[in-house]
Amino acid sequence: MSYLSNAKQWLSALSDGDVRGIAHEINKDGIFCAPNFLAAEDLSQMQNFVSSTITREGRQTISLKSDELAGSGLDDLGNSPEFKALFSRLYSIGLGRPAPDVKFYQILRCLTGKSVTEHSLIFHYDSYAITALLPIEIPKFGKRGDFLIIPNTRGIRSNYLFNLADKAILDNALTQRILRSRASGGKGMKHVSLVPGNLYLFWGYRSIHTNEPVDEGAVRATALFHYADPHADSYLKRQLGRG
Ligand SMILES: O=C(O)CCC(=O)C(=O)O
Ligand SMILES: [Fe+2]
Repeated sequence: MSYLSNAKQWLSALSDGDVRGIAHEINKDGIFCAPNFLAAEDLSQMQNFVSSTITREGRQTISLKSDELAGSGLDDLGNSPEFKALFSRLYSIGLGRPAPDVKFYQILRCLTGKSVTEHSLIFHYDSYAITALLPIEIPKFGKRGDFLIIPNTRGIRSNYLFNLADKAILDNALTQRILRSRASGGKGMKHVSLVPGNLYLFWGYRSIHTNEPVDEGAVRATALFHYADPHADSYLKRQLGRG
């Protein structure tokens, strides 16, 4: 089977009705999952890339950006027209507005070692409307690093200033403490036990989310594709040097 063919086949077969169904499920449940999105051989190429990255970096937490992903297979996925089309269709069908060009803010997050705690349980909103999460490596034993989400707690803000206010309230020691206490079974918070090779989609801008920690000796690697900054044209954002 050729490279990424499993994923491309599924993507190419999606009708507008299917995409509407995905948007509906994200609205209703907070997250959509496409099981076995990656074929085993594609997933193992990405897993090999993760393990050599971690060996090279001395078993500590590291985030790689798109220009550091050559040879991982994740660069090919991020550049694939079939994959990009899913995001523009989901945006226009799901959010009812014209979709901007698909340029991803793409990250590969590898959590391991002593620094796991400081990179876990940090509840946040993403700056981008749609987030795709592709788990590459999830520990099979001990703490699995579940994904936590309180779905769709806000709309797309019309003004960048309101967005900053939401983020400031969330990025506060007291709020984080309250959310962490809810992580162990609070209402409205969903626990997702991630499965490598599945593709998960959610409204990252609209949903409070984070990951649980894993054990120091374990590895949790997730690829993230962030798409469409609702405040890309904001004057204030540019003035603040964040544009
Ligand atoms: O790794 C994860 O499960 C989530 C990461 C995340 O939310 C982010 O990088 O924005
Ligand atoms: Fe996020």
